[in-house]
Amino acid sequence: MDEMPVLVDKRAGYWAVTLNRPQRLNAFTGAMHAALMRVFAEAEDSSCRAMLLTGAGRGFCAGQDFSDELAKGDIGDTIDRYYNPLLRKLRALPFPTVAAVNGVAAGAGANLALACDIVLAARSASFTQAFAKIGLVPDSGGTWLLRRLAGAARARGLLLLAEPLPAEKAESWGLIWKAVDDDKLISEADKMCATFGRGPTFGFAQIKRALDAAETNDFSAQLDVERDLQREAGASPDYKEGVRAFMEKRAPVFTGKRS
Ligand code: T3D
Repeated sequence: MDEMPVLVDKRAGYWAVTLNRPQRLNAFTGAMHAALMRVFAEAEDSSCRAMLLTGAGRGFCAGQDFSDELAKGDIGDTIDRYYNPLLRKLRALPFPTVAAVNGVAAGAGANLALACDIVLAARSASFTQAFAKIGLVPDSGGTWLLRRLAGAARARGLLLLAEPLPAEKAESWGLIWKAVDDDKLISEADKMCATFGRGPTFGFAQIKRALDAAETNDFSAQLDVERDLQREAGASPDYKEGVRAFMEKRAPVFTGKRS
């Protein structure tokens, strides 16, 4: 039995969240789903201003654990009750999320990583849309994410062939932000999250909302979305502080708050 399928370290400005079933490459069980969902919900309602998501041991996440009860029932029901709410919650978090992909990310594990705002991956890590190998359809946003991140030809290849995509190729194809040396992964992710944790959090959330809206808007409609979000960002104390700090030639001190 997993005592702590997810570990949370609440640091200054950001939370470091570790999937913690290393003996199964951090594959998803019902307990891990529940724990991760609790962490996301708690972070959303707290002063958390960025989140680092990584895996314990040599893997990031191997998708659904085939030996868990969740894999034995109606898969549509499992997706409805566990995967979809989790992915929706992750995408809607009002602060930057950074995946530090420390090893293999397969199936829903790959898409969990790719759904984060920034993906850093160890050079030895890989991303596998494993679903087609076992007769399944990519879930957890895989068809949506890959089509947009990789383009039509590469999405089809990745999803139908289900071959591992090494981190450096994932970077050169634009699926992830950066492949980094294995021994630098966590320090680089920590540094990025610490910077985000001192940043204008409300402004970051508005940028995320703008990009989400851009997925379906035409150019003209998106201009209006930008105006509305900008109006709110422009009324925030962080905007005032950003300008004041610029004029005074000093580093800004952001609160992250909306008002
Ligand atoms: O309910 C539903 O099913 C719906 C949801 C679906 C979402 C999905 O994610 S479907 C896709 C599920 N995931 C996969 O198909 C990936 C399965 N795993 C693998 O193909 C390989 O393990 C990897 C390519 C990820 C890594 O290979 P390798 O050689 O580095 O490691 P390994 O030896 O295969 O795995 C290490 C251990 O983890 C091993 O256990 P053992 O033999 O040491 O006792 C292996 O069985 C276990 N493990 C890895 N993945 C899973 C798993 N155990 C259960 N479920 C897994 N998904």
